[in-house]
Amino acid sequence: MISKTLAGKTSFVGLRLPQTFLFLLFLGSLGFGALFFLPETSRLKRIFQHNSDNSAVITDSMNGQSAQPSSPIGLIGAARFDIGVLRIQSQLSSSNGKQTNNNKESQGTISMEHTSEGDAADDKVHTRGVVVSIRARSPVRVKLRNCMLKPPYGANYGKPSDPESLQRREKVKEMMKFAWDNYKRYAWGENELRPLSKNGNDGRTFGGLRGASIVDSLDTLYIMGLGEEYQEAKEWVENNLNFNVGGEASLFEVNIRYVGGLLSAYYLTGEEVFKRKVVELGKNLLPAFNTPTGIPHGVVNLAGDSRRWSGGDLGRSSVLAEFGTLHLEFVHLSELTNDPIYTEKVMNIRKHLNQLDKPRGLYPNALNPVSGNWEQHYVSIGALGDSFYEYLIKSYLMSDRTDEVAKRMYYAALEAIENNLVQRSPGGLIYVAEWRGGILDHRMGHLACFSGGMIGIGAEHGSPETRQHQLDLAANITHTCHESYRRTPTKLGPEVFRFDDGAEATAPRVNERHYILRPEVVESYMYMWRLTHDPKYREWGWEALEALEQHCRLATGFSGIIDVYGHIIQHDNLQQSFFLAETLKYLYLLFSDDDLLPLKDWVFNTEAHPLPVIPRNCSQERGHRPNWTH
Ligand code: DMJ
Repeated sequence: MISKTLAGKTSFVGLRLPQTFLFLLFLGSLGFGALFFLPETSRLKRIFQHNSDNSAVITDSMNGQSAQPSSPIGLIGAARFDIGVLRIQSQLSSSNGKQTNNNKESQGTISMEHTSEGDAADDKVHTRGVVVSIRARSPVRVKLRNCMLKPPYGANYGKPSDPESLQRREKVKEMMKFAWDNYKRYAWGENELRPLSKNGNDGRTFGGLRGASIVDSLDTLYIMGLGEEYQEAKEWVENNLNFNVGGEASLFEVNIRYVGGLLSAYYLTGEEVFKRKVVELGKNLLPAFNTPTGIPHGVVNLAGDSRRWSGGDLGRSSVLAEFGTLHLEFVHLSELTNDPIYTEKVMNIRKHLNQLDKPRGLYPNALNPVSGNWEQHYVSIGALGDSFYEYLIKSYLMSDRTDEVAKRMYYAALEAIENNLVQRSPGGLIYVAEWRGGILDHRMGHLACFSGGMIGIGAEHGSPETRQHQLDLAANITHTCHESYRRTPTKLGPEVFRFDDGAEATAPRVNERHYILRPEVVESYMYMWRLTHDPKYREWGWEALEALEQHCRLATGFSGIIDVYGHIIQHDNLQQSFFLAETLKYLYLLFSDDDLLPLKDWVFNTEAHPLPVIPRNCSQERGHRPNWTH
């Protein structure tokens, strides 16, 4: 049974910004299908045609052509999708094929199937697992030669070579299907599944938007090869996702889950419906920026109005982790629309923060969007601060390492964090404390555990002298977060763990002992695995998975639990959408080979939605690469 208190608490803490949002939670899932392709925009194509294996495509397409870009190709035929083998065939035709040399009216069939076998037929090209057969040449490929990314799947969908990892990965996939099936059965179209009451929640965070779990799950279903489920999800988006809702939504939550989820789905699949939807949604978010400083309000009315968030103890403030977690998605909105307005909005935030005085170099969590000044001096790398730091380093990486301002801000912020917040416990555990106007609070939230992965991915891009030190720091924080799990009887970690009054990575306070299916700890395991290949990270991930199965799996879906130290398990009745978007995706990637969504080509937004790195040549070619300096 879930108590009222618990239900209330769960809603309240379901996010990294607990005081700010009383809403939350959705869940979802979607089924998968396959893909692609040949969208009319160039963005997509570069994702599938990139690496050196692919050069045959480029050469082939160049032969006999004048390299004049043609008009966009439109998808006019049907896409066929076989689940299991992931096969797609799309009938394509040029909507306006210009003739150059021996170019014919561009028309033909492109078929792609996942395979690891070679085939040297003239009209086929193998791109590390994807066979592209081209019956008629498409001039678009020429246009895209400098705008290519590696395909997301690598050689074989990231299939691990060792049988144990493969088996574990299959288990994660089974969990995803189970979570999805139950969402579908009891809460279809709602934001999240409530597995005990067998219904859905309304997700007030989203201002009336529905289907949060569906949008959040699209890419997870897709990369796992759950084709039928992906198709269901896509159809729901196509027919039911409606932005004309008029309620008050969290700009942050809508951005990371809906904008991020739709962008990823588009970049992975090439389905135009996702682009259409995300562009429509992006426009609806712009009124939030109508403030004297351009620092957005936390809440936006999707029907066109915005106002300051007036609830909670932050009063009129805008929250660092909210307005600082827009950059990746908004830059991609500009990429997709060719409209610089989205990039301008987030660059303005960046500029404002860069020029503000910062206490000891730290970024406080709350800012007044009217005066543009800090409202208090609380600093946290967990709740209310977290993903701001994450988006600095990821902005740099997503810009193909050209966004030097983001890079400088990230490393300066990390230095301030190290100098002021990073601590060693009496028992030798490294943790990141919180800071309240100069006084340390020796606590670390589960949310802050993402920082192991973040510091890890940043390590190799800093100065060579700090590289090993930062990698060690990342490993130490990840170790501490693992300890917060290991020291509980359930082997799941609490919402907050402390290092005071004799506590060492434990949660003495009853109201801090819940676990709501959060991803941050397994997220850091995944990054640290990719960076070090130390097998302990896979073992730790497996421990977490077994604990999830044992304590959070019900007959009707997954649920968070109220007390990770309890011997009798009580459930919170919520399958959070981020469980499908993040927790299960990171576990799946942990047991996959590294070439499934390789980190040099893809950057995960804070809700684990992969966004492609924007190659520097690509944007220059299009003439509107953002100017990162200011
Ligand atoms: C997710 O929505 C995102 O990871 C966000 O950045 C923080 N909160 C949840 C997961 O805990």
